[in-house]
Amino acid sequence: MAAGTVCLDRYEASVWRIPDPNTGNASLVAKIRLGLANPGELTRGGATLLGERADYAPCTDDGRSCGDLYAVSIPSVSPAAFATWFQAQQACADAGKRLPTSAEWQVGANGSPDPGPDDGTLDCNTAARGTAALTGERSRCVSARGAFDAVGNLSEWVADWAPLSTTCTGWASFSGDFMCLAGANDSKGAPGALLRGGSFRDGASAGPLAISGELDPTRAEDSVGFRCARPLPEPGRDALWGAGLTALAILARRRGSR
Ligand SMILES: [Ca+2]
Ligand SMILES: [Ca+2]
Repeated sequence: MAAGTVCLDRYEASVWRIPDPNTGNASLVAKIRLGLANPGELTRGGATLLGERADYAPCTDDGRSCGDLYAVSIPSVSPAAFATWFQAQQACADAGKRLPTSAEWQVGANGSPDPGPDDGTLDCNTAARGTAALTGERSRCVSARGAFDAVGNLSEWVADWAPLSTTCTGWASFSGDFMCLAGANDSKGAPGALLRGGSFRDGASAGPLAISGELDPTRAEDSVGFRCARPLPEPGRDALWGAGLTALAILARRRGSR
């Protein structure tokens, strides 16, 4: 979905391991990069859904050997948890995308319920269930621009780093969302990678303003995921996307004629 100058993923990322991404599944990877792959095609390509546990190896915590991992934005699948910031960055990059900046994430999340009650089925997943819901399952948890689960479900890595934080001062009277960017820890030898939105554990302190620098980018947590973004084509650049679709059709035809 469009959010200013970027296209922000509508759903929290699911991460798929794609066998033979440069050969037999090259056309599937091309579809992923165009945002057109669906679950049936992923399954037919032999893709495996990851991220319900820390199962990204051989992709390392610092993001090496991750070439077969692809972040995909689709509804009704398990969003990828347990990814370090580096693994999340690689899964976005392999899909032709990147992590959004905190400011880009903010534009996409704006207008989401904050968080309101959690009825366990339709509202933002912030308290009632205690585990991640499927992507987009909480149908009321949608932002003004159409992003699902920005508030709650999995807390989301964004691109920015800050000094590793230790203290949550909050937003005072401006918002009840958490704001944990104080008390820099300079003894740990790591920065803090920013998290946005809060998770299924955060109750009322989840929300579109929730922000934390308490986790270093090497951490893998059950309540932390991400979504990806890519630049929108500049005005008049639609022709490039047309060329991409044409290339995809040629690839598919070639594959079919083998
Ligand atoms: Ca989320
Ligand atoms: Ca809140």
